[in-house]
Amino acid sequence: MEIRGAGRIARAAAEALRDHAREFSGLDRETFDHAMHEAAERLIATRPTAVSLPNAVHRVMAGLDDAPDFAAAREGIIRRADAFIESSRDAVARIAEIGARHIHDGDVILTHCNSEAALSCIVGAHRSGKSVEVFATEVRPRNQGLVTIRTLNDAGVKTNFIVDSAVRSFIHDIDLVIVGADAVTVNGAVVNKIGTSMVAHTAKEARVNVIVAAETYKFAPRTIMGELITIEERPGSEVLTDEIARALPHVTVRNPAFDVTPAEFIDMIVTEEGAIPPQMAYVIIRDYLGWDLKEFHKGFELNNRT
Ligand code: RI2
Repeated sequence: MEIRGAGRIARAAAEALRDHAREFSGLDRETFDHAMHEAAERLIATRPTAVSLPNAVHRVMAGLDDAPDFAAAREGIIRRADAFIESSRDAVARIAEIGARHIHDGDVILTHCNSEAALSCIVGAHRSGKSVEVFATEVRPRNQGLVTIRTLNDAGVKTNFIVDSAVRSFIHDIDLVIVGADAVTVNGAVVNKIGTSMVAHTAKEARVNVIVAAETYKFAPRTIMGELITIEERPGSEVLTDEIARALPHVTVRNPAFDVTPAEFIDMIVTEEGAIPPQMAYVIIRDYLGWDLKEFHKGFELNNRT
């Protein structure tokens, strides 16, 4: 939880692999490969939901096995990690440009949680001279809304801060909802911070458009094969203090960190490759994340043979 946001998590993972490769003190190839694979697995296991994390790790690790020698193996990891970090930053900048075009002068925008990609669209529109006003939710239990309102305040965007349960009370003041994504499935469902599906449902009922800002590496290739996104459930102590919980022995706190918003509640997903209807998620997976599918097919064939 020290690193917030699925994009930042992905870049941090790429940086960690790069630094691990740089600082590796051994000289033989086998130990290096083993150390890198171990680090990759460990990184992937830190957060189960944000698919940007395994996507980034795979992108950095791809080609390691084909490197002719130790020096090339190390150099390849460093090069691919730097390339991923740069392309991730470029992706957010491009999303800001594309997303800002869908924001009109005078729009009142609701955002939930703290998404670099979503905020980049809003701040991009503001910087281009459009008048925008934002409603930002608090985001219980970890209050990521505080990070959001600081960013908006620093950018000079007029912002209203509301508790999560006030969304429906204000929905008729809202022109557009913009949120980020931790994962996008092949059928266009968006996994994002808990409460996003309630926000989107409320928006749909009120006929307010919902835009999701998501880099292509947030799309989950393995959902094509029916793999489900794991929803991280975090400790109850984030919701109730241990002292209060101890006094309530019949009460169990449930604390899922994310939820799933179905495609029918989403009007558009803005990626760095362009804006798409959620139903076109498959095309993004096919065209930009094909490597993982090939890898998955390999595993599938092997499993079938045994
Ligand atoms: P960016 C965050 O979750 C929020 O759910 C946010 O909407 C999403 O990641 C995408 O954020 P967490 O990973 O990548 O911080 O757009 O738990 O910053």
